[in-house]
Amino acid sequence: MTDALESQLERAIREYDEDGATVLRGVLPLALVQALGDAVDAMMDAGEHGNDDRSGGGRFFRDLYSTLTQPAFAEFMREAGLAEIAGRIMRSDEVRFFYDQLLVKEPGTSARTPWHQDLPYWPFRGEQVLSTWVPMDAATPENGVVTYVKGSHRWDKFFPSQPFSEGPGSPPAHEWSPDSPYDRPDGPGRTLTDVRDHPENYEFLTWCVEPGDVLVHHPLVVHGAPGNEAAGKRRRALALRWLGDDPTWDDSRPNFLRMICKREGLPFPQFEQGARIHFSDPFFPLMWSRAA
Ligand SMILES: O=C(O)CCC(=O)C(=O)O
Repeated sequence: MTDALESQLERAIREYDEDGATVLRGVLPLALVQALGDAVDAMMDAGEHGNDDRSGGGRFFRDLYSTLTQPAFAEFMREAGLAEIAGRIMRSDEVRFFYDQLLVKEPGTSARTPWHQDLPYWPFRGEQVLSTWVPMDAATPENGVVTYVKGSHRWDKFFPSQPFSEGPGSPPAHEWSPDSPYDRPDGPGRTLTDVRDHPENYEFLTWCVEPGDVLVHHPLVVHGAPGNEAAGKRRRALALRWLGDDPTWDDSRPNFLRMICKREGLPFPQFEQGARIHFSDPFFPLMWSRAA
């Protein structure tokens, strides 16, 4: 463990447990973050990968599983120390890599990332599924840093997954997965709609971050991100997701992995419902072990 991580770990674990999100400062090797940013720029210049939305004046560039196609992403995933960070904060004995998600909001991108929880989009149940959000540029509320609703991972809510659009014509959340046995409609009480419409009722966590820092969040914490309204300030970020010891397979709900596998022609993992994810599964490679 690096000194930078060791000195922040106790605080980070406490905040992650109590608030659902935390920040670690200066824990990532800057050369690797720089190389990642260069690879992102090359991808965006080549325009070969990703979902490239240039409507409305900005540019919202997204990609999934870039670690499979871009050596700099794969090196970052293996070498930057994030698997250990995930394992220490989740207090897991082992950590497997789940997937990576690139989200670039260039200046002038108005698209918000709507309030959501992550777990409803994933074919798992469990507590130990942790996200790390790595900025390649300084990120602030003005250019779209992620914001968390403090403590919302303990609301005992499981908001249905929904299409990532708040625009006219997108179905209300409860119409997205009406047959799912345990997706609860966005009913009264603390709801995603209420977070959006009545922010005064909630406490938010927002950190200004620099390259080398990392944001860490729990799979059930409610979070979202503004668009990038800051002139001349890019917001390139890579989210990397990690699996600890307790997740079990549950693809009874619509989930992003099924959608991606279909779209990319990738094999969809064939696990029994309720099965524990074993480290020998090639889909989720073992990246860190406390015993090693
Ligand atoms: O970067 C963003 O705009 C959103 C990121 C996010 O929702 C996540 O990493 O789970």
